[in-house]
Amino acid sequence: MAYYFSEPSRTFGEYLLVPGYSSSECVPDRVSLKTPLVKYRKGQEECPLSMNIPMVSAIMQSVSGEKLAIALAKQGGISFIYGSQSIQSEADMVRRVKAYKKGFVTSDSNLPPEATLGDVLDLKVRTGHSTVAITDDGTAHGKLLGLVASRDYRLSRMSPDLKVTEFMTPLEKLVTAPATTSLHDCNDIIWDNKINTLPLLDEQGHLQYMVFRKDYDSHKENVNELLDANKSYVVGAGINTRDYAERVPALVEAGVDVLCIDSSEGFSEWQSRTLSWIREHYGDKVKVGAGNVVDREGFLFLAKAGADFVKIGIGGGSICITRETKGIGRGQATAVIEVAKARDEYYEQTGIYIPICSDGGIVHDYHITLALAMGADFVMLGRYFARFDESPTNKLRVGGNYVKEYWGEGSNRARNWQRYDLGGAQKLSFEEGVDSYVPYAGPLADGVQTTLYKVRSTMCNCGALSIEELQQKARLTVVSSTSIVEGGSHDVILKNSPNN
Ligand code: RVP
Repeated sequence: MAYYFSEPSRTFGEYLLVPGYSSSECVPDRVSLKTPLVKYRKGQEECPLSMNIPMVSAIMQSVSGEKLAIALAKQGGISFIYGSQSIQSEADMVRRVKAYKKGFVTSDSNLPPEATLGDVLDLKVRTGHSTVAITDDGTAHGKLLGLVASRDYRLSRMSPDLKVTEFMTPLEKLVTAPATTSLHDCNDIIWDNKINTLPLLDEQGHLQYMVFRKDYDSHKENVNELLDANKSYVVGAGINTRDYAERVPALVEAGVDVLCIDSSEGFSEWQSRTLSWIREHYGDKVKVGAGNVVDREGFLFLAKAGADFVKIGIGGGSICITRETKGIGRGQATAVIEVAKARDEYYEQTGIYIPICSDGGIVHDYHITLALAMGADFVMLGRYFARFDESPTNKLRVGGNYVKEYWGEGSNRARNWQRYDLGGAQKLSFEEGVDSYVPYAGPLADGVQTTLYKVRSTMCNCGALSIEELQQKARLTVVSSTSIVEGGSHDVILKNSPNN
């Protein structure tokens, strides 16, 4: 006879935290969000890889490219570069994150000399940047011919068909510097010449980087940034259970800090084979997470198979229709609670603490705090990060609002069949994800800082100055559907409602 779980499985929206005593010492600025990423002997050794904030970005084409990886590492978290691309291009992305030099920006707004003012305006909407490099081939590393900034054109007087060469500031009038110039010297040149942008060129005149005046202060602001021993940003990457024998060496060679097997359902022999292969070839040197699972058995299986962290969640992602198409999954809160219990028991028995990650289904910022309180060490987010400037997708105007594109790995657009692979045909036989828009939300740094301020505030309401303390002190209650209604604004006429 089939097994029936005695309790319904629940989502984050069905829980609230009941505040505890908070002393005057417990203020948001004193809260530490440092959290372990990979397994370690807790109490006996330092975790070999931890994060300064409990957030990682989803292993998705529409989320985790190199720009987002750099922006998130600056805030103290980690991106997992998507694996649904060729081994070469994934390794190149990792390599570029590792090679990224603070303050040195690879230009993302570039046009060839044949481009027009109309192209400049289109590009400005797409990238959000007003300085455009004009290079001979229109790429970020072509020969620099000039720069276009907002002050170079007047929309009221100039035709959109005007060629950029007619109004750009040409190379001979620009201040530039050799690519080898230090950031300190670049900033001096910017100040001495009263310019906003300094292009750095190699000996042949190819554009290498831009240094911007506006970034000058931000270098000092990133107090939480996550750096490796060589002062490069920490970055992760997704792998699959098919081509790991080629993909893992390429990513390791590119300098990746941590890997994660990307699968919609991780309680499988395919995952243990992948983990065994990595252990056989790299011992414990290569760190790798596995998942996704939603119960105790799934966790214990991956723990014993050698996972460095375990990811939880099936069917809760905002773009995910796995529950509708296949009828598998579990409410995210219940899954986290059960796996956290299994993790703690495993630690009691073995002395090894395996961090767990709640993946998908974070709708409100407070859901992050709930996931942490329930025992997660960190959360993985897709929709949340897709909204920011730094995600790799297009920013569009739809119905008068700015949006960004966001699509699931199981959608026809991504065709990440390896994520849903159960052996057999090498194709996506049916869709498990949708293609969508999410409201545009500006720069990642602003969004993450606001979110985490809320998390820290809630932790103070629970009297906790660290994630571990939150997990010990948190008191959670299931809420009725009517109290959920009571939690929003109700019985008032909202002033900014479109109906008024
Ligand atoms: P969310 O943050 O709610 O957007 O969820 C992101 C998560 O959804 C990913 O980390 C992944 O586990 C899952 N996902 C990604 N693609 C799909 C799909 O197409 N079904 N699901």
